[in-house]
Amino acid sequence: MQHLGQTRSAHFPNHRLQTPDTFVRAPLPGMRNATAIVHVSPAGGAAFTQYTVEFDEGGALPPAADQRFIYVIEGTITVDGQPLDQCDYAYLPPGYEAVVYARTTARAAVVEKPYRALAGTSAPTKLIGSESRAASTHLNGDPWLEVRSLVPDDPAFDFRVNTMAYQPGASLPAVEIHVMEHGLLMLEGGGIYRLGDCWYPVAAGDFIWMSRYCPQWFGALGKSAAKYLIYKDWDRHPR
Ligand code: UGY
Ligand code: MN
Repeated sequence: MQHLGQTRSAHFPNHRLQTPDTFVRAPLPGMRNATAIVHVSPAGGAAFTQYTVEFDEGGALPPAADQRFIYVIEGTITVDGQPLDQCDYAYLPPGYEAVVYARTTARAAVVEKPYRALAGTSAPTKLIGSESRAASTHLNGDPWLEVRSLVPDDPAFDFRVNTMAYQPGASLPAVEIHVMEHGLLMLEGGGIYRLGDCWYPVAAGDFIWMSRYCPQWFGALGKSAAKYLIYKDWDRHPR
């Protein structure tokens, strides 16, 4: 609780840092025994929507009109009756009729986005996965920076969601400026995030939106690894 009007949260045209003290919870239509913290949406300048769902035991999320990616942060949920535990995830194509239930109190990160078809590829189908089994690489060969690709490297998908785990002291090799936008949820640890011309201390629980071309850089601090979940649009012409 902040009593003196202070927060690390910040809001600029090219980025937003949302820290847990500024989260406002409200259920989205059709949710039962669950509530949402909407981090970013087209109403806030992004081409996608990202929110965190907080479920009570037995809570439910209704089907979405758009394609949906769900990553379990805590607890156990089910998709079509199939259990997903912490660090498991699901991709559901647009209009997929699954209801998502919570077996326990749970939290999940959700990304929704209108699907952009690509000539010559068929639209992706439902996918269930687990972060520990996802393809892993080291960014630029840096053994201290591990990237796991939760969405398959297949042009049928018009976005990617990765986890990036930085050992303490590891950093992005350079400031990035690119056409893709990002939704980022800090899952573990912390460090310093450069966004535009600002440098922010960030920690597990924080959310960051980066607009297209927002200068960005991260360095991990502390005595344990920093890890984040990061969305980006991908594999489509940026017309
Ligand atoms: O995939 C990315 O663009 C990633 N390296 N960006 C980031 O971590 N801010
Ligand atoms: Mn990036």
